[in-house]
Amino acid sequence: MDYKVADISLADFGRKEIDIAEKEMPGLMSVRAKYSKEKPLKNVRIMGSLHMTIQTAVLIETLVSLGADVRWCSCNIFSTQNHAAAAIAKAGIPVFAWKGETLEEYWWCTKQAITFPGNKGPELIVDDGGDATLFLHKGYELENGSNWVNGKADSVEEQIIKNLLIATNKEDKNYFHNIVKDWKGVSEETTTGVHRLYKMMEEEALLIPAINVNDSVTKSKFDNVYGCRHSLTDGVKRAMDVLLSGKTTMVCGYGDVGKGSAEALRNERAQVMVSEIDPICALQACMAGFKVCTVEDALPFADLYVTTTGNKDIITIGHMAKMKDQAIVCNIGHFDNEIQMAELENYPGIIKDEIKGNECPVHKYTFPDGHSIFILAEGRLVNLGCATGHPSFVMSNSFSNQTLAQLDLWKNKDKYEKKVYRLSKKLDEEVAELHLAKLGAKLTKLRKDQADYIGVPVEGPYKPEHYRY
Ligand code: NAD
Ligand code: ARJ
Repeated sequence: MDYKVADISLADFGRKEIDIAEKEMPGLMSVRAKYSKEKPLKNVRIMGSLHMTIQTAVLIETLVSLGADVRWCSCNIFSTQNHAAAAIAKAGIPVFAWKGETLEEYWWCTKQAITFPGNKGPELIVDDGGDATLFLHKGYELENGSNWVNGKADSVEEQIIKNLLIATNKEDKNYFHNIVKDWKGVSEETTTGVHRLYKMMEEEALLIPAINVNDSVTKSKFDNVYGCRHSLTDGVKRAMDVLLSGKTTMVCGYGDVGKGSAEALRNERAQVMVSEIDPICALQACMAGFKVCTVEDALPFADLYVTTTGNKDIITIGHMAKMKDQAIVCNIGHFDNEIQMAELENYPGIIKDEIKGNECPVHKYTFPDGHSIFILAEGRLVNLGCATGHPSFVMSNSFSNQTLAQLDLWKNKDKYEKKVYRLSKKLDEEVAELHLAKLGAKLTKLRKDQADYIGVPVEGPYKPEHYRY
């Protein structure tokens, strides 16, 4: 029994939803069809740390049908759909994930997914947010004499990682060197994970080549925008069942996720305010008709706050102490540190009340002055903690890119340096094309004289100065 899931009897339900999802994921299924005869990933050990949802199940089975030997865990304690995990386990694919893991369980699951039979490590990793990549690097550095594990942890979670590294090192001084021996690359799903990778590259700390999947246009300009436009309000409604129409809302950050989130709220006929640090994004928000102001400005008015920055300490304890009674606070960025959750938990005299548990976490915090606020998904990404994340069609774009990135890493394993790469513009266009037919769209063919007139090649790929996204 090489798996751990909440309830294996949910497998049939999971399979039914996987079957539906496959029809909504034309790009991913055609990548599957294209390569499944040839099996270019035959026997390649792939570990994934990415939300264990129905859409991810279709990605996992695509990698398996390309020949890979896959192990999986989620990249968030609340994002697993138990029926999806059960279906994957029942299909004989080792998976370690359930909805509502403790942080200790989460890191245990990560270690189980990393460790292949015979104490072998992965040859490729699909990462989302960079936790698997971080774990392997920190473990490797520890065995090389790094003292990081003994330093003061910045958070409860960091201490849990440190404890697991120390315990692993006690058991086996060579565990991580052994595990990374055959590691050839990682493809990273999200903005926050990509930031971590570039930082490691600059510090010359990367052990392997990496592909930045997020910045394929068919990922960040679709998943991050249109995915959140669907799943943000899905999460808020499942959590609070509140009418958004007419409410005053604040979206912190107007990047890709912020743009989708602000539009989702506007589509509900809410009033939307936006906070930004970047003058161009701020001006974009103004032109889209949103009021740009600071969180402080919004405090007397806002009924709902959504953080989308990938940055830390966006909603501070000082803000929460001054919010309106019954204000709702949530985050759709990758990590929970956008909201000062630890400071909220430890606020003198605060009373915490659980409204709904792990299935759709909602907590009410009452301050000593009598006003209460609601926190959704304990400050973790609300669309996956309180709903089911983005729908299949948009994830088909992201996961087509993921699969192409895995193929590219494997093909170039002897060529790539320890750097962060991106997939080609041509592959990006191919991913888009794979999704057009399903929507009944028909492309206009560029004529040679027209191409000459605007100075681009007929067949592309265009040069970066001709990109228009
Ligand atoms: P992005 O870089 O496009 O946007 C972030 C924006 O936040 C930028 O415009 C930046 O200027 C702004 N910002 C930074 N600090 C700020 C501050 N202190 N106050 C106000 N604004 C600030 O990134 P993105 O692609 O939109 O991703 C944002 C986060 O969402 C990341 O953590 C990413 O990993 C995550 N993400 C989540 C999902 C999901 O399904 N929940 C999907 C995609 C991405
Ligand atoms: C799996 C999902 C889903 C979903 O691609 C999105 C992103 O960048 C991640 C940030 O952690 C979340 C991821 N995402 C959104 N919806 N992954 N299944 N249904």
